[in-house]
Amino acid sequence: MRTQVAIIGAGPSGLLLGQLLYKAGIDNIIFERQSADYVLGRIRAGILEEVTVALLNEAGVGERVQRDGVVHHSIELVFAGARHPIDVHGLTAGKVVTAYGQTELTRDLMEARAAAGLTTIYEAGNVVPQGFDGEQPFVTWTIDGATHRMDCDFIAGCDGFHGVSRATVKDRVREFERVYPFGWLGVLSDTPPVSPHAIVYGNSERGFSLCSMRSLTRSRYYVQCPLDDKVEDWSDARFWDELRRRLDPALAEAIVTGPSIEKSIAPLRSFVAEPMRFGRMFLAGDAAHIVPPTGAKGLNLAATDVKYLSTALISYFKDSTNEGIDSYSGKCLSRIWKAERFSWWLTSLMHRFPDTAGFGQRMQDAELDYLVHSRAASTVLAENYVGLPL
Ligand code: RFL
Ligand code: PHB
Repeated sequence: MRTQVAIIGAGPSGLLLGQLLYKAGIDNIIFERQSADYVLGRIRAGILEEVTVALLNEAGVGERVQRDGVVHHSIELVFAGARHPIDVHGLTAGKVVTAYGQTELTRDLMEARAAAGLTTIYEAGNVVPQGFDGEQPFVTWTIDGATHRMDCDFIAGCDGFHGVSRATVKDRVREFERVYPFGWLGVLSDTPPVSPHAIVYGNSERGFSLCSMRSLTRSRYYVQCPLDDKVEDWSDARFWDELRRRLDPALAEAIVTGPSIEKSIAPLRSFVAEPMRFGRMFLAGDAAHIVPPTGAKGLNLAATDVKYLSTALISYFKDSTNEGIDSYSGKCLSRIWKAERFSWWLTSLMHRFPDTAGFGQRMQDAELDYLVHSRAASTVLAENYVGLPL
């Protein structure tokens, strides 16, 4: 069996890459460890940059995000019990972000892939990328105890932070990492979002909070929590009470509560693996980097890696040039480190750290006050939030 590009992982990176390559007439097969339902059951990102929406359009899957996505012109910061809108649109000469869940985006891509008759091998066991240092890479996998082999021209490692692709080259990778001393407890609920047209980021004495949404009838909220907390410790009532206590009185009053339909705790991490190319294998998305979710960069970074990778592979196959694949890693990393810096900074600014007392807390207070009163400082936040240019 043979394909041009073997893609490992059917998350947003792998599915989007497959779709962009297909549009350009390049054959590809995706190997996914989990079932399609399992992939769709993971509740993750919710905010798309304009470059990500443009890429979905380019891939031919932009119809639903255009129709159902909710455009946001601003964000709000809440601290010291007061709300401070940041006019992201005005500060960036007209840029916006769109609220549209990763689950929906993944569903759109899966449906387009099925409609195009492209192959995705779900529940593929023991997927192993091989031979990529030479001219004839291949992937092996098992199904029902039998091992299979797919020959290819290139392998795309789109298999997330715990995937096999980066693990295969772990001796050749330089890793940079920061782990944060808290997690996010997230709740999804079928209630109207308290702030339908601006994501709210809160810093209070009790810790960070975030009011987000998936649609005008489905909200997504988070509170900072200790890493050793268990989801079972958090009844719905305790969650809503804690969220209210971290917001300003008007927002707290306006929150519509209801039963949670999903509740989970995620750790926060910054991570970058360098480089992102190993002969004929490339890493893309969470396989190569993780950002803490403050600032909503994870999914958007994955999309821009895929933009660079698809462009590089298309020019290799169509124009017989290596230039794109040779510059892939450097181009991605330059953008990734800027998003890493922004996510780390916003995380540091908006959370309560166990070891930050006295002086450190005054620094955070002063920076927040400066941020919302200085047009220059607000502009730095806004232009990073909407996403730096490609
Ligand atoms: P994904 O989505 O992790 O998909 C990788 C896919 O590869 C499969 N896989 C394998 N397949 C075959 N063989 C193997 N050995 C394999 N190992 C793994 C996996 O099953 C999976 O289907 O990576 P991708 O495509 O790069 O997409 C990246 C985004 O998912 C990610 O950046 C964001 O979701 C990050 N993220 C968030 N980003 C935001 O912008 N805002 C958020 O609110 C937000 N919340 C989150 C998040 C990531 C989380 N994770 C990873 C724990 C919340 C969580 C819980
Ligand atoms: C989300 O909607 O899940 C979300 C929004 C903004 C963030 C992180 C997560 O910064």
